[in-house]
Amino acid sequence: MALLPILCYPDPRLHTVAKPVAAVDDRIRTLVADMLDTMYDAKGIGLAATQIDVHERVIVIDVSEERDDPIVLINPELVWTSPGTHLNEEGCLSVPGIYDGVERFDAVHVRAMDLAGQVRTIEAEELLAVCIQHEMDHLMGKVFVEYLSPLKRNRIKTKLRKAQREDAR
Ligand code: K1U
Ligand code: ZN
Repeated sequence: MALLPILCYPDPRLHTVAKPVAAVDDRIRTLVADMLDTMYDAKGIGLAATQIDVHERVIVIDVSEERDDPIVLINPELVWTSPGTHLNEEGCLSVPGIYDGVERFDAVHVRAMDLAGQVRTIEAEELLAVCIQHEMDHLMGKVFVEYLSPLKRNRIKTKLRKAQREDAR
């Protein structure tokens, strides 16, 4: 088991655009296992490789109550989005203690490789659809607070920088 440090907003590395994975090999399988350990340990429902400073298109998700149904998305692509959207209250392991509303598609279809290198299409709604959109934003270098007003975002930056300075003491 390996727990990886999670980058904290406003770390500029969170704005890196991830590159496609070239091959699903042992390096990627180890990365996915470490990401799942890290996500479960942090009590998150998702984690993008960007958040652990690996800039490749890999996402892990588990929205199950029992925390026993991991989903691995390698090189994910949104292939369909619903006409309807809704405002969803979101958090982020890279923005600790901050929760706010983000407008998301009600449902999405995502095509991605699994750990066996098989391409699959997942039809997602509710929390899974929201989580997929949130994690795919991470791969594009976007953090959910960038949907908020500049005033709110600056307050969050100031608060988290202060907390990080105090943690470093
Ligand atoms: O990407 C991340 O930082 C993980 C993030 C995923 C996420 C949560 C909520 C909405 C969209 C995406 C988290 O897991 S935040 C912490 C959390 O466990 C949680 C927060 C709200 C609802 C359910 C879970
Ligand atoms: Zn996040």
